[in-house]
Amino acid sequence: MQRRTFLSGVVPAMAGTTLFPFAPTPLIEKNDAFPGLITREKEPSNLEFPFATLKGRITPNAQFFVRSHFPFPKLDPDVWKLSLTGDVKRAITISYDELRKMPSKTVMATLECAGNGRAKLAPKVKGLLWEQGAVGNAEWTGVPLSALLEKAGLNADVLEIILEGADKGEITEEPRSPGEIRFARSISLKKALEANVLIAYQMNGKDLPIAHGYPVRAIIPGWYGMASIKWLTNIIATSKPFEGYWQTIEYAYWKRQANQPTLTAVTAVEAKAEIARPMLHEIVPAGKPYRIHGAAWCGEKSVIKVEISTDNGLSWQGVKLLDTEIPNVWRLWEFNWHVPSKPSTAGILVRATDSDGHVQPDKHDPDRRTYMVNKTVAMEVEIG
Ligand SMILES: Nc1nc2c(c(=O)[nH]1)N[C@H]1C(S)=C(S)[C@@H](COP(=O)(O)O)O[C@H]1N2
Ligand SMILES: [Mo]
Repeated sequence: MQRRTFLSGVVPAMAGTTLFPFAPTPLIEKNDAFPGLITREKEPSNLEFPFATLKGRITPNAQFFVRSHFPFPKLDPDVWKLSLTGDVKRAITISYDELRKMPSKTVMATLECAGNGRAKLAPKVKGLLWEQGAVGNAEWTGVPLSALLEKAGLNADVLEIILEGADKGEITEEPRSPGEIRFARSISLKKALEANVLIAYQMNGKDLPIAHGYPVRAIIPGWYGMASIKWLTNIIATSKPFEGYWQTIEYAYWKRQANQPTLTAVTAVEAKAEIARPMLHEIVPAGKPYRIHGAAWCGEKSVIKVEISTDNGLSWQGVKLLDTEIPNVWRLWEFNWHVPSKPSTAGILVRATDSDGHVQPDKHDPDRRTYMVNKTVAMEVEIG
């Protein structure tokens, strides 16, 4: 009993002495605490960022979502080599040390998996059911791909650059792979020559974590994540369109040309705004102000505006875009909601508009299959 009284606050104060010899640990606000990544698949490792915990513009490395199709390859930077071959004047090989000695650049870029939001499709579809957190934003440091292409010298007929990772395996479920394959994608030559396309070795100022491609990965800002090849080992210049597994069977959609649906590789990110808080069925206090916040991104385009509806899509108004504009980077946004005083439920929606005037749709286009999911989704909350 004696002890309990002491702990509940009766601390003997002594004149002239400091009560605590060390600084008390700052309290972590419960709402801002990061509870860890969400497992979408154990092996290969697929982990989602709990989007409700979105705090700053930069996603810390340990909180960044992980998307992998095969087990992580363990690569030793002393042995690792990057080869650049194909339709080039001189094939080259670069060691990790050589790459790190080349002039480098740091680029901020938002990465979103093309399957982000898939859990919100009904009826339920195949594939990993990502909710809102297969997206993150980081600063990447590395060598512009264009500098390496210049070293090798491209032939005049080069159309695409294939990027290949060291991870490999066999897809044994339909649609099966032709035996063991690597993870590889191509980017157009035009994209490859963009100044911000990097062969990166650092993420937020630290060497890449294994999960994010150690020792070296590609960063293709403005395109869905599948193009940013991790554990990169081969760069191949080609004069023909690449039609590998990961851009025909997977990560491809039906694009209509002259009314003919043509299977086309997924590339640039579509406009999207997401709500971090409130969460689904969160209880928001009636009659009080509530700060609704989240992030918005539009791939290669700028975020022109983000609108919000707190009445299930009946009326819309603009939110406040925070931060400055950086190409291919999300912007955080906020909206001070005057919560109605009557207890009820509310459906909150947000929609982004890009600099080409594209607004997020309210339905998912089936031609997109299970990729590029950017339809608006109501976040239902309880006013209580
Ligand atoms: N080698 C390799 N690169 C890869 C993948 C992969 O499985 N293997 N997954 C891609 C996909 S689909 C996405 S969304 C991003 C995810 O990057 P992150 O795991 O660093 O978030 O990596 C891409 N690069
Ligand atoms: Mo992805």
